[in-house]
This record gives sequence, structure tokens and C-alpha cells, in this order.
Amino acid sequence: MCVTTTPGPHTLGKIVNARKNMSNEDYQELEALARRGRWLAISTVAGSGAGHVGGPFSAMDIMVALYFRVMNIKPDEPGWAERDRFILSKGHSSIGQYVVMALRGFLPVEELKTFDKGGSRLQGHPDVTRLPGLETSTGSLGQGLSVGLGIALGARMRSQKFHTFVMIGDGELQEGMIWEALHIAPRYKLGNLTAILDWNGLQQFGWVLAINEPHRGDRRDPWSGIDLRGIFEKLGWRCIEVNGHDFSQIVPALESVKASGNSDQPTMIIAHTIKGKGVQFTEGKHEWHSKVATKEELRIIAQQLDIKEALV
Ligand SMILES: Cc1ncc(C[n+]2csc(CCOP(=O)(O)OP(=O)(O)O)c2C)c(N)n1
Ligand SMILES: [Mg+2]
Repeated sequence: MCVTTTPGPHTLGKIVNARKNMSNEDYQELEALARRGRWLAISTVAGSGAGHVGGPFSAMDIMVALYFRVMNIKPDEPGWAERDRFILSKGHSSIGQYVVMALRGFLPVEELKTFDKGGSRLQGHPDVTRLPGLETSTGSLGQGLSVGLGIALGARMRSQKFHTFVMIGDGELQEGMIWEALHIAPRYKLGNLTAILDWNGLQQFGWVLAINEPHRGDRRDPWSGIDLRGIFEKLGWRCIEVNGHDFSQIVPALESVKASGNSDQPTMIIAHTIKGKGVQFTEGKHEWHSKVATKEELRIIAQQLDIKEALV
């Protein structure tokens, strides 16, 4: 029989907070970018009247690290053949990727205002036919790791040196197609492929056993009490666990997998994260999976993120 688990960030016990491997200035610069990214994400969603918040906030620090420190990319030449590839398989967090790409110079920050509008390059879920810099369309959960695997395999066959990163959600990890890719990547010895698991313990509907809505089933973290690391390792993945909100752990982990791109083992970075991270009242709250902030909430959020100017 299934039982519900205690609410809240399930993995905090495992998170190490030591700031090493990085200067304070470096850390603070990345932190400021992530705060600005979170503000742009939540204010853009508010301006558009729809979109996701919890997932983008959970993934923000990792995406900032990838785009600003780790990936070899040229914002003014998004199709550059040697670029490192990033696929946001949990495509509902698109606004997070768009704001990081805007801050990095792939598109004007002003363009964020078109988010989720008809004709916009910034669709609610990433559309590769519209926005240069995306590697594939995502949003139907479960597909991105297989696409990334194909890209990494193609790179190996052509002796191309770039690295492919794919971020998946912990809810998304329930999709069967992800497990097909998890089985196959080690067999192809794809050291040039890194999956990043955004393990925030929450999906769309939270923790409460849905007594009045039995058709929705048990809403607990599906991986609660499961040794995911052990499973990934048995399948042949090298695993690194990080606090997904500590740049001094994220950046070295991502850099180390790039450095070992020639190895014969794909890597799984297990990122322990908090859904809605960055704003007190959104952290760990499934209600903020996709919610539009009110004007009053935006005012408080701007304060908490230390954002001086009102952008909406
Ligand atoms: C195939 C598929 N089924 C369902 C959905 C609807 N959906 C969007 S987000 C989401 C929850 C995803 O949870 P998780 O992967 O943990 O993402 P995060 O917590 O980072 O938001 C669901 C069920 C979808 N987009 N695709
Ligand atoms: Mg999740």
C-alpha cells in the first residue's frame, strides 16, 4: 500500500553547503544573474498571464552555470557547429531557459514580453522551429534524453568534440522513454553526454493523497526512498550529486564532465533542488508549479530577489 511522505524539500539532509572551489566574486556574480533570471521569469509569466514558475526557479542556477560558465557557445552565432548542446527536456520550464538565453545575449530581454503569445519565438514550450539556439522542441515530457543521446552519438561518429547536456525533471523521470535512453547511453559509451536530474521532489500537484480525487492517485515524490544513484550506477552511468543551488558545487561538476568528454561513461548529475527556489513563499509549494503572481506578490518578490526596478 502507498503512503504519503512528509512535505518539504526531501533531500536537504544530503545537501552540503560548503563554498569551495570558487571565489566570492564569481559566486556573487552568478547569484545576481540567477536572482535577475528568477525575477524576469516570474514577471514575464505575470505579464503574459500564464506560464510556469516552480520548475524554472528550481532549474535556474544550473542553467545560469551552464550558459555563463560551462558551455562553449556563441550567442551571435547560435548554429555554430562546435557549440555545446543543451536540451531542456522538462520543457514546461521554458521561461527559465529563455531568460537565461536573453541575459546571455541570444535574444533581446525586451522580447520576453512576447512570451506565450501567438507568433512569438518564445512559445510556452520550446519550439526549435522558431528560436535559434534551441536544439529540439520539448514539452511533451520524456523525450529530451533520447534526442540528446542521438546528438551525442552523432558527435562521436563524426569525431566532433562538443558536449551534450540534457536536463530532466524528477517527475519526468517516470516516463518510459527516459529509461530507454538510460539503458542505451552507457552501451554506446557516451562520455560526451550528461544528464542533469532536477530532483526537487515535486511535480504538478504536490504531496497530499488526493482522497477526493482518486483518479489523480498518490501525489507523493515517486522516487522517495528509492536509491536512484544506485540504479543509475548499475545501468552504467557515472554519478555526481550536487546541491543544485550552490554554484561552487554546480560549476565544478559541470566542468568535470566536460573535461571527461572522451571517457566511455555518460554522467548523471543528480541535482538536489527545491521547487520554487529563491522566493520564500514559492519554495517547496506545488501550487507555484504554474501560477500567475499578483501585483502585491510581485512587489514582495522583487524585494526578496533584491530587484530595484519594476519590470512589469
Ligand atoms: C508527456 C507529458 N505528460 C504530462 C505533462 C504535463 N506536465 C507538465 S509539467 C508536469 C510535472 C513535471 O514534473 P517534474 O518533471 O518533476 O518537473 P518540475 O518539478 O521541475 O516542474 C506534468 C505532469 C507533459 N507536459 N507531458
Ligand atoms: Mg519535479
